[in-house]
Amino acid sequence: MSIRFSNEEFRALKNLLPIYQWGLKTLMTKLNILHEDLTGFQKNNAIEYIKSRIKAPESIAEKLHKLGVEVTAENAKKHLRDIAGVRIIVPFARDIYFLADIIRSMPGITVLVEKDFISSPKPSGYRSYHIIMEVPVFFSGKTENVTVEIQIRTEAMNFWATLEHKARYKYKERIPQHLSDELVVIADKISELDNRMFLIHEIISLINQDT
Ligand code: 0O2
Repeated sequence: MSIRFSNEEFRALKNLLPIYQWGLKTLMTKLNILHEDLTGFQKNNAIEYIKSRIKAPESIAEKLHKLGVEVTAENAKKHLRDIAGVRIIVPFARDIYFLADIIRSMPGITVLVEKDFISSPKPSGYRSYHIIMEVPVFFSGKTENVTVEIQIRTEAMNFWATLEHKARYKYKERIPQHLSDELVVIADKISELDNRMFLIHEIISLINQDT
């Protein structure tokens, strides 16, 4: 059974979502400038690419239902911190912490919470670094703080998370034990692979310094 907003609440949500879009646009401007500076001037390829999305009303409704609260626009604003989301994909795990340091120091944003699922992966095997922040949006003579979640992860972590997300969706959150066990094993292997690739990268960098 899919959970939906009532017509009235859907209209209220439609009025709420543009503010999240504007928050996302404001933050994306800062992040795109950072990306261009890093790749163009600093010769530091710490960002592969950046994606952003607004959570679909259906997903908002399902998450509120899962949280056990009424499916209303007001509750979406109150309980969900990832209606506006940004995903930054980086080459190596080390770049995640490098970027988190830069993002934390960006003027005009307020970091609410940071979750390090790399040093402490979730029981599912999920690895990523989350920063939940408030971004001020100026419109019609007033300012509203918009909550945005940034997820920073490597390409390999993203590959894993995308597949696991599909499995969750397919099995309606009840992934069979043998599959979830396998996903945990693969997540560990992916982490090892990330580390080994980073070592090779470091060796190549050292050779380049000598030549
Ligand atoms: P979707 O469809 O990707 O948006 P919080 O409100 O932050 O305290 P929440 O929302 O459970 O509580 O936060 P958490 O655990 O930090 O997860 C937020 C998002 O991280 C999820 O949003 C996923 O995108 C991702 N995530 C967290 N755990 C997992 C996991 O085990 N597997 C995968 N594939 N992704 C995960 P949504 O709304 O669940 O999903």
